[in-house]
Amino acid sequence: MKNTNLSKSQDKQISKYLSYILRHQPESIALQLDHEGWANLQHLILQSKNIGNMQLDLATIYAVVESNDKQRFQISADGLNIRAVQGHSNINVDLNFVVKQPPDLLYHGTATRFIESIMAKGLIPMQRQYVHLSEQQYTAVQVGQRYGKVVILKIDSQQMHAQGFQFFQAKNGVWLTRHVPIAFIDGYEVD
Ligand code: HQG
Repeated sequence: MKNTNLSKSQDKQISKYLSYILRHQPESIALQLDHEGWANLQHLILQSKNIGNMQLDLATIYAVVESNDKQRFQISADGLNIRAVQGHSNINVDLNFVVKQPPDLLYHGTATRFIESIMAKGLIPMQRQYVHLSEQQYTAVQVGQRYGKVVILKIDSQQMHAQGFQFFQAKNGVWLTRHVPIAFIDGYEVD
């Protein structure tokens, strides 16, 4: 085994690269994803260019998949393929999530500058396939921080579910739904 002694920043750099390829732009390295988002690991390795000064190999990929803070990736049972477990923008990918009853309350972290638009249109997936929601408020804070001053939206997922809105849960625990109308945004607070 080589290349498994990754620094935190190298680990993050590879995680970001894999997210980009497996969620958004596989075509940028001419990589084929199947309809459930799986990419062949050998093709991924062969077709990837250097990431910083690192060259992707199997041991590196396994190390990043295992250590990943949000468990963003999944290796197939036969060990041949890899996919991202959520976050896709790629419309050709359908992870076939099973509908699941959500907890009564979910959180969405966003930034103050989006609030006016959110309060007009509700939460929409923007570039991704789904709106992403979390069970823990602190996770929502981390998500919102990526975009600026954080606002935490409380989502009345119990009412949404009662009214027939579908929820899904990715393998890493992230909750997904297609749209949150403003009626179910149950208040917000600036962190
Ligand atoms: C906002 C990361 C204006 C929405 C995170 C968000 C998450 C609106 C942004 C995952 C809007 C979209 C997803 C509306 C929604 N008007 N803005 N009507 N509706 N927005 O990145 O939820 O680290 O696509 O509030 O941790 O921020 O990459 O979604 O601010 O789990 O694994 O539009 O991505 O995970 O941004 O993040 P994103 P998100 P990873």
